[in-house]
Amino acid sequence: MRQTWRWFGPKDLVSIDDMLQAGVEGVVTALHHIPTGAVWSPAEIAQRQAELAVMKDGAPSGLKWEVVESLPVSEDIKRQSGEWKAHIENWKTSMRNLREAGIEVICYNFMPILDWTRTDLAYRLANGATCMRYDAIDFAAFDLFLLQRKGVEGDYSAEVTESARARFATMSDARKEELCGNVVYGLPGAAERMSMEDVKTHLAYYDTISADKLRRHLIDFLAAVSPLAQDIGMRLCCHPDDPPFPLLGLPRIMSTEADYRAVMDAVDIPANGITLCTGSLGVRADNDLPGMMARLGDRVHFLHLRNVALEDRDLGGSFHEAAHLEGNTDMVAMIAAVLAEQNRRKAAGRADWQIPMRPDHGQDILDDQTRKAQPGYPAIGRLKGLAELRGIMTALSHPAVTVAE
Ligand code: CS2
Ligand code: MN
Repeated sequence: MRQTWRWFGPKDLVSIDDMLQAGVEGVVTALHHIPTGAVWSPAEIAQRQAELAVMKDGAPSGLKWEVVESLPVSEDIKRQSGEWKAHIENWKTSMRNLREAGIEVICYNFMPILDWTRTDLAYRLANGATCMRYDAIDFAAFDLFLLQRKGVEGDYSAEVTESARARFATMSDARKEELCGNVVYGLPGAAERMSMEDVKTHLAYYDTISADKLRRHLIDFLAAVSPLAQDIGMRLCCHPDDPPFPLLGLPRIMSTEADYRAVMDAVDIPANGITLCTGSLGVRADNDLPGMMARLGDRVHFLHLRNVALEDRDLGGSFHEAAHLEGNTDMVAMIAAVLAEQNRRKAAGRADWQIPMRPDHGQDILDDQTRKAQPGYPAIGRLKGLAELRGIMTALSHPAVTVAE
């Protein structure tokens, strides 16, 4: 596996030096300042490459931009409205420019409106660490009483609705405001900070878009971009829905193995691939992640390794982001499945046998708590996660273990 690390660019509070000291081999980044739908020019791409090539003191970092996360897919493309055809052409142009700059992997997602959704960005754990969390009752309270979404009635069980009502009755104004901010937080450049009215306007666009229709739009998009990707040697990989269930009445189409299978089969070329994010998919207990790696592995072009602890199974699916080796996913079994796939690729002579992975999110520990980096992206919490994952990768690749098999 290639050990990579997400960097948000020069504004990131976690530096190139930090990632080098964490033992990182390659960089995952994006041009967050370019509006969704517009072309990423060769000059802008080259500038980012230059920025990550140097350490604080000007010494060469030796790092390269290896994965793009994300080249955003516009709402117009997802809805097939407005400028969608021009946006697809622009996406292809950006893809060509990125490939000419030596980059081979592009991660994107097809979630309507919002990227990942959480109710807490700094939830305190018993040991004093903080992490991101999704509290299903808080989310229902947001949806029912703060957003007051059209059609919300009937989306929650009587039990969840009553719990949400009780929670809302005791919620301070400050928490209400924080909750709205957290839910629409998204990522820099992914979704601008939206007002409740903006959210409602965006939601209304999806009134007539069922999951099947959205899936057709994804397949149309992939049918348009994947042949070019295949020709030029670019690998595309779709990130799963986070969390992997419908929210705010929006369609969700990349939440399960069957979802991925359908899209892989519909555009059946190697360039059309998967970002297997164990954190996102792991929120569903019925997603068998090592099994998905075994069955869909030849199309997995990028891995996000992190873990989630599922809190209550009956009351709406709350979870928090656990330490990398804790939580719902058996990370040893997962990494063993990845190593097996890499061996298959090596045996088949595939040039892309090394799959890029990154520790996706980390808890805020030690000095992370004062540095306040991008939520989910602290230096030390991710360093700890990467170090733990690296330990497993090293052990499982050791001849003593391989021989023992
Ligand atoms: C990321 C995703 O921070 C995260 O959870 O894994 O937001 C991811 O960057 C996008 O969905 C990919 O398009
Ligand atoms: Mn992820």
